[in-house]
Amino acid sequence: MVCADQNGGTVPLPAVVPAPAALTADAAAAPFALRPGLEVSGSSDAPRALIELVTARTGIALTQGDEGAIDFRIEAGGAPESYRLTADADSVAVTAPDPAGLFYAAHTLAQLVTAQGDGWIVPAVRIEDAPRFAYRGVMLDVARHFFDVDTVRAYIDRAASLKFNILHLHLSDDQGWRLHLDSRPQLCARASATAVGGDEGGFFTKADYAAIVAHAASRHMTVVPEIDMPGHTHAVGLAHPELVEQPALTDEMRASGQQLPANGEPYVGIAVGFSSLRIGDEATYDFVADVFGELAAMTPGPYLHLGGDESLSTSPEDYAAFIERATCLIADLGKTPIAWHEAGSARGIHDATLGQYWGFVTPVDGADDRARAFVSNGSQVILSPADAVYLDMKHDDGSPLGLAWANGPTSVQRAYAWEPADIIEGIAEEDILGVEAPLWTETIRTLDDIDTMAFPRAAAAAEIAWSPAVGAIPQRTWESFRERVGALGPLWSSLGIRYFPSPEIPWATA
Ligand code: TNX
Repeated sequence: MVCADQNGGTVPLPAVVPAPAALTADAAAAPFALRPGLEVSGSSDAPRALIELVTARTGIALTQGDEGAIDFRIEAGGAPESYRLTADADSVAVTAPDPAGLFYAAHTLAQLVTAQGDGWIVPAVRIEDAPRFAYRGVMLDVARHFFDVDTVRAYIDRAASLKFNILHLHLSDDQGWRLHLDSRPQLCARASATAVGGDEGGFFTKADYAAIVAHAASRHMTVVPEIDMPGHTHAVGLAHPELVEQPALTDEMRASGQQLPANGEPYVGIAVGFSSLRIGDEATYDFVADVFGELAAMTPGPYLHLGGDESLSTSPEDYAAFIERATCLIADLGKTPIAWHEAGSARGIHDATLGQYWGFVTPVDGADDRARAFVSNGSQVILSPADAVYLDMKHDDGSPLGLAWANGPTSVQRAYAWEPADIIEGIAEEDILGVEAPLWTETIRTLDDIDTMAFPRAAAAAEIAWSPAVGAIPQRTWESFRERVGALGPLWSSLGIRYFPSPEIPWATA
């Protein structure tokens, strides 16, 4: 994008995604030149993060020192995760109130690095940046297809580079249970071997999970584990047949040609809604207590997600009774429950429960009523409007990967063009904890698949979650966004990100 300079001409504005809260660039001022051996100082993880990014992008090896020309300093004051960055010919100075702010500044700086002549520079800029929303999430479904720890680590790195701070892991579904629990060892022993299409399954050991949590923390991300209940529980029945109902189809499911899955056999299809825990049986609540009790002990973050979506074969009364008990149990463990928006129909739901809205940008079928219930309880919502931020929707009609049920295909422009405070009447800025972009994996098998579906649309979700609202800063337009995202192509390529080369974006080549 271009902007008027002081002399009335136009100069390129540095391309940062998500757009910072305030950015001024003096195109006439000399930039900061990068050269091998230049020192980067500061005590947090930001110097190391910057050094690695600059090496990947330019091949220039910066070094860590005490009094660097590039300096990261903690300085009290300012919002959590915020930072200030000033670059001129002599130095790059970053201050932030916390290590997360310094880390985000390092990623902003890596995006600012530009080739100039034979060398590389950081343009003269002043940035004051802070997030709009506290919760900025990506979700990875490791149940429909399983992804190993290295793949999850890679996705964490990618998400953190866009200033996402939450990794929601969808750890169980009809097709498999993906986390070993000592209290219920049969779950992984009997229900993790396969995946959609009969593909190979897998599961995380407790050590694997700890490694994911630790890697996320090193990138300033919090893990939100989800165990989906009371539906999406066919796999539970492979290990504990006494806890689940017989698979059941609603009339609508039967009319759409859905087949009845066989109880006790692995499910490898992609239909939903046929499974349910036994709601009236106390053994079910012993199970829920074991699962969430162990999960709470393994999870340093404040949230446990209990699913609650698409429990189509559970009666509304049973569903409400289950949600009430499960959310209270999680709250008693000292954690904040999160549930998909359907759980808003349960009157007795624990008041602190956060609702995750996965309806459309224009709500249909009462999804907005369900979401409003969380706010009426005094809690908040997380917005994941499916026709905008579901990263598993096809990019276009020719996409070999992805689904299309949410008004898909979903273009990058559609992923960008929505405003959180305008989705649900009665849900305003302060009722919204944040934004999350889920990646369901019915059709996704590899890290390359993940990259192709997530990039560049995850960048649109990141900008909606982090940047000021449309109208508040000049960069918050689709025209500006597509230019800025296009400028990131070479950086993403240097980091091994196989983004979808959407024709909507003017991709830079060098
Ligand atoms: C709906 S959204 C689901 C998932 C599917 C996804 C596919 C939600 C809470 N449930 O079970 O994987 O659609 O796009």
